[in-house]
Amino acid sequence: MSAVQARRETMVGGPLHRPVCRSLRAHQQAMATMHMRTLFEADPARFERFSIQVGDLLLDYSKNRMTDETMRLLLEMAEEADVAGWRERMFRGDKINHTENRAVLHTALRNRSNAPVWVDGEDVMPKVNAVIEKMGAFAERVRSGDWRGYTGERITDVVNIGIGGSDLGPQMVYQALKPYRHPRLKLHFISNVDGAHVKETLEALNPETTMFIVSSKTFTTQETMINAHTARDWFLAQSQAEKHIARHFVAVSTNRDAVTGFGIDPANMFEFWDWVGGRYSLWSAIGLSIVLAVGAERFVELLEGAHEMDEHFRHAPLAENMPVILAMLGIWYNNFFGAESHAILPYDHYLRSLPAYLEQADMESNGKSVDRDGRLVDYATGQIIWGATGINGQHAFYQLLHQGTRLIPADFIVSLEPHTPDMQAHHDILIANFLAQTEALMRGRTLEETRAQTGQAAPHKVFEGNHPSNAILLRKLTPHALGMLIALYEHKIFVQGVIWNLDSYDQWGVELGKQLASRILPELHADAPVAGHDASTNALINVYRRMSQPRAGH
Ligand code: G6Q
Repeated sequence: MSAVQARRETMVGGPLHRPVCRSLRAHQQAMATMHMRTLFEADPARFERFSIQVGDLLLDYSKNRMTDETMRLLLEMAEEADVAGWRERMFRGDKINHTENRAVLHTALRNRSNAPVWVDGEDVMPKVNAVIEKMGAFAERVRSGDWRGYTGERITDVVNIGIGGSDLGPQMVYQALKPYRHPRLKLHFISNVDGAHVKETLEALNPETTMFIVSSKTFTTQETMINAHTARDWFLAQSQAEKHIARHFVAVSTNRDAVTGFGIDPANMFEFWDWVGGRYSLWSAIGLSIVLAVGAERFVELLEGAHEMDEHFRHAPLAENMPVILAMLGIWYNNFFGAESHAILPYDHYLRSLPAYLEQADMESNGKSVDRDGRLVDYATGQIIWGATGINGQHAFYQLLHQGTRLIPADFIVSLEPHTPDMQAHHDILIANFLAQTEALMRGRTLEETRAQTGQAAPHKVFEGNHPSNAILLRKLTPHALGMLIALYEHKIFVQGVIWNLDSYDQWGVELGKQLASRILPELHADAPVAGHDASTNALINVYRRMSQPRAGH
């Protein structure tokens, strides 16, 4: 039996082999030739039927290649995959991250109802609330100027040292909530192990007025630890006494011993727990930099927004459930139309880091080829998530969205009320372009229309149209709305993971590279010739040894 056959055999009865999927495949054949123009012409109430509002978030999903029948089948698929059962298991603290034997409870971090959430017989809410309190009290001291540096100066700069989940979330939120920032405190984020990152950041700072947050769940991550030690050396070079570290270094971690070993006062450690996944951790103490920047009250508003989306996701019927709808439309294109990627296009300058954030959230969660039962899957899983701010993208890669050969569904994310009321003319242009793009993607322009509009029947001026998009409208980019938006995507990712029968909360795919790097590191400067790898890797190590030495006169 070939490997491919063996792989197929194992999947009989798997998620993409259920009877509903046969119906979906047959339905897709019919939909493949159906143009959305026709669907809109046939149904003037299409927007009313295919849009949904939750609080200050509106999702218009009417510009998708689907009908009532499509949604009916997709929802049946969600039901058969037991999305509702898995959802409940997640919220109530079951260990659904089974390869790491952990609960998945980022929802408890923003559980503003305070209803108990049990993990191993313990209600986690008291300790969740205690950390939120502690972060707020600490942030208030720094923000008010009560907390002073070792020479008595106020803190003006806060540097978050962390990577991956301990960096991307706080960084994205800090950027998104710029209008709410404290006027004195400036935040910086050091993540890359490339010495240029830490060097450039520190060059512009004064040790007397700088505070470092070493953010690392494990406190063993190589990149974060070397950056933290470099920052510590830089600080000690000027302050000259280890006793001053306590006023300038705090830690966010689950690893108390390692934090103490680094020289950080355990009183200045902000705790979180193994049931918070790195890429889902901005709601935990990993959000300390956010609290410093925007204050405890705004941070709580962020949590409240996420909680509102959690409540909606947990209780709304699947057919009226925003994350479920988004997720199932993604499944429709990924598994039935063969779409490979999904674009995130924020029409809001403050959301410009959202695509990078969602790349991690989605691709690290669902970029997997082995299912929960250890079987190799025979269907496409995690989409390639990518994107950039809308208007800039229009002048760059939208050509391919409009006239390329691939099907790329896109989410357009728009804030209706800007934070810059004095720039209304700018905002109107932004909004007009968002509307025009989604209309153009949907309608396209036929040869006849091209002739009528341009006087030429030029094929290169024709737009096929029929490109799907979702529009997600925020009344305004407030902390609350941002919380809702992020939670919306978290739950979309969860639902897709359930459909694909994946453990969305582990990330074993990052391990191998780490292991090989630790083997290669000492080889870079060893004397013996390197021969233990493949020919390419051996040769590249030797080239590095030869060519990384500065040449005389350069
Ligand atoms: C996220 C991943 C990963 C992680 C970083 C940093 O889900 O696990 O991005 O956040 O590797 O890990 P530490 O916080 O342990 O330093």
